[in-house]
Amino acid sequence: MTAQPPLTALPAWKALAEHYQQMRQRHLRQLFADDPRRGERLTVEAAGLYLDYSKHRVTDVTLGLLLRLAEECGLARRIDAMFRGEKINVTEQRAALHVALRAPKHERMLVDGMDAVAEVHAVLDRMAAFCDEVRSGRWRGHTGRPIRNIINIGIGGSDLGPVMAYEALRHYSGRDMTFRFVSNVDATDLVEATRDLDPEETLFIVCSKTFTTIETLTNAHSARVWCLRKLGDERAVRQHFVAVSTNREGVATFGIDPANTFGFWDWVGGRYSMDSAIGLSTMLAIGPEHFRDMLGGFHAMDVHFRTAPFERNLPVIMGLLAVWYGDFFDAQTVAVLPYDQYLKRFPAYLQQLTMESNGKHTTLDGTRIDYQTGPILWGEPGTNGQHSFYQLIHQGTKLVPCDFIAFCRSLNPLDGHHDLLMANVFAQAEALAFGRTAGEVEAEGTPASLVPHRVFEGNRPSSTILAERLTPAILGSLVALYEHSVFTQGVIWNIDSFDQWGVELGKTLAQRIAGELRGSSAAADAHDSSTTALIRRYVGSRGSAR
Ligand code: G6Q
Repeated sequence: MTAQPPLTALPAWKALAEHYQQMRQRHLRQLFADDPRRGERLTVEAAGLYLDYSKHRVTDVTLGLLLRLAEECGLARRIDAMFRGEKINVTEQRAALHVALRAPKHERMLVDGMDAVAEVHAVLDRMAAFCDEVRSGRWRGHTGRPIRNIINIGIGGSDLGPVMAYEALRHYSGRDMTFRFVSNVDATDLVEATRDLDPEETLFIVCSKTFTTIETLTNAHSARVWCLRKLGDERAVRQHFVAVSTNREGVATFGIDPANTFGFWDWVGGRYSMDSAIGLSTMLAIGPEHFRDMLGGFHAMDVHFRTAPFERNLPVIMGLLAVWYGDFFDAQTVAVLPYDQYLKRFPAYLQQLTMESNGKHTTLDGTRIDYQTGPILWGEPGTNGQHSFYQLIHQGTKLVPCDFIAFCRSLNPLDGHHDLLMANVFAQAEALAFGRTAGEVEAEGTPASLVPHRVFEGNRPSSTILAERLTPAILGSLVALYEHSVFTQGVIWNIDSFDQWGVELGKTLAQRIAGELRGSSAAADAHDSSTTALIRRYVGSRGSAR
């Protein structure tokens, strides 16, 4: 599977490099003028999402070459391998079978001879029963009070998905309950999340695949202290703590009832887990039915990704466009700009999904890479970004491809707001693509000295993703779209999109330094002179504050 010629030696890659020399000067104004139907032609629709990719710096030749590249990289074979549960996460020797998390009950997907789908549905049923208990008030705290507050404790993949989904689907959530998310080992996170809550009515979900993550365990222990300080009885842990983990022993050692532990599997990566039991807080917020609708949306996009021809395949097209800009135009970043306040945490969620998956410098067979891999992803909801960083996207010296995400119908229709919001999405994409020439600026009577400042070069590419309304199903489709686009990019770059070795060194050093800080003499001398001086300064300051 890994024996592939170097990417840059592939015929399609070479052809793209040559083709780029023609494309770098071509303007979107010309591409649109050449084909009056471009805006309808370069679109594709699936799983409730309409993608307009006409405002990209591509011609049919470009698209043809990108599709050839996908073929030469064996994308079809790799998609198949993922869906068949092969161990495509080669450095950890694991399958990456998150698609099984949303497969319908009747399907079968085997991992090491076990039917993953049957196991998924057994956990989903247990989650649903638990959520019904809590949501109905039948689940009682230690002193007999119903639960009104849910605090999810987790970090990385065990936090970003849950908090993003909660915010995104808030419209569908029970408003009589409070949801909070604690991730940072900075005590402020936990203290602020709990300060106005009553432990008698609070349930903690400790989300940790490994149940060894230092931030999560530190927060869970402090949460336990906070809870027991008022409830006074160790047995209260049973009613106030549940866990989501693959490490049942670790959970039991913490004192959480195994009956209140929801499992998942090593073939679910942290950043691909929001639709597993890691989504327990989501299900508590929106209820089991809406959660199943969300899974339905994920699945619809999975089916599309697996079966649609590549030239009509949303994740494939988006993935190939990312390669086109990153590797040929040398674009370093991509902006995701959701025009929906409920999606305010979506860019942060995608940041982990894309940057932890594809921020790699080694091919599957261990060769140092000599081309660009995953871009830096960033973004803020519109229209806020327009009054902040859009200046750079419009007139800066860097090329920043953008993804605009918008919905035809608002979930909170107030007179005039939604048309205004949508007018801004359309205007931004139009302005980026077509800009304003010096001639146009002059014709407006602009003083000559200001003309260069008021010119918009345009030719700045963007995708527009439109859906009818932000529903649980649409959120599922949207997340799956990005998951599979990230996978497509990883296949082209020949990297393992499912490991994350780059987070290890910092963890190891932090553990060592934490040990030194606990010791009386803070043995900092073993570090470089900068680290040593910083540690000394901290220890000195901490000492004088005591
Ligand atoms: C995600 C990563 C990482 C992980 C966290 C939390 O893909 O693996 O972000 O989710 O480090 O890990 P635990 O769930 O094991 O606490």
